[in-house]
Amino acid sequence: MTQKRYLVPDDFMADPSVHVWDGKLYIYPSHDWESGIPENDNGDHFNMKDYHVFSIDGDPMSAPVTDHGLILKVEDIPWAGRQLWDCDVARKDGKYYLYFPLKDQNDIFRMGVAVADSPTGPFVPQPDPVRGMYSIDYCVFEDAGKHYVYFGGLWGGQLQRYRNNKALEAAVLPEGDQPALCPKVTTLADNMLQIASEPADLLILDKDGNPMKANDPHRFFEASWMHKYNGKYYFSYSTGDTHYLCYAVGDSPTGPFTYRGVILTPVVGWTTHHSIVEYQGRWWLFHHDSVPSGGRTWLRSLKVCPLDYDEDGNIITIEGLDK
Ligand code: FUB
Repeated sequence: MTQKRYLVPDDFMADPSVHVWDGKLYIYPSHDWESGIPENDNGDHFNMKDYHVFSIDGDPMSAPVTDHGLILKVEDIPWAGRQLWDCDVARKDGKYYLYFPLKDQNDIFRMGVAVADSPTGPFVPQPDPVRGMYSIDYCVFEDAGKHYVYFGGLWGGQLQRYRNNKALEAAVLPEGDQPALCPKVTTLADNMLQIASEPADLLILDKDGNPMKANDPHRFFEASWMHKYNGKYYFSYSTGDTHYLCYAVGDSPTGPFTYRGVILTPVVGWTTHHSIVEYQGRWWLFHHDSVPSGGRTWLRSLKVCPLDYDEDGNIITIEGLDK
């Protein structure tokens, strides 16, 4: 059984993006709250309006968690409509760049960027969304001096409304044994404020070497994360309506990736979302569940637990229902 710890017991936080900077862990979560919007498949009940940042200096299972307060809110973003979903932060040349999905005034998810001089903000949003970006759950990963952005989410995340980076007249979600929709990958420009390349499909192959099918319970849904372990690239993600956190392994940050297994079995709640980081000589899984809110899917709580690999580099599956 894997021991876990709730990190912010007096508030609802989800979708943790975690980075180690200058010897500390920085956690950038979504900030859930009770807005009274009924639950639906479009995710309207995830009606978040701001972000906080937290840090931990020491053992993630026991060290104090510092809340550095509000770092960005919807009212400060000139093009805002609604719903600040899962964000991520990157550092370059002493500046910090927060990438966030937010619906514009036409209810279309766009990627915004806000910039700060410190990992704890305050973050100042750019006046316009990033050109050529869409959908949700941006994960920024630095490798050999390049910053890659992984993204995409089905259903309320709107990925099914696009093909080849163009908006469709009507959404099309593959079904049955058609190939599943792929997550997308692109790179950031030197100034970190625009993308440098057209988003491309991040191919995930099943164990037989075929592109994952839409009816595979382990197909990509949302919540991209990337980490590197023993020279290999580990792309991890949520399977959404089948409620797993899964991973696929590749030899390059742009793939192709081959499906390897389940990281976390379903938790209490509908969504599952995470990040994986190495800190103080151990690997850690940060994620969320809805146990403290009594299963209310839109009120989620942050958790951490150790993550282990076997001698072949496979991640040892963690039970989502373990306390
Ligand atoms: O928190 C809102 C959305 O729920 C996230 O963007 C998804 O990954 C899911 O966790």
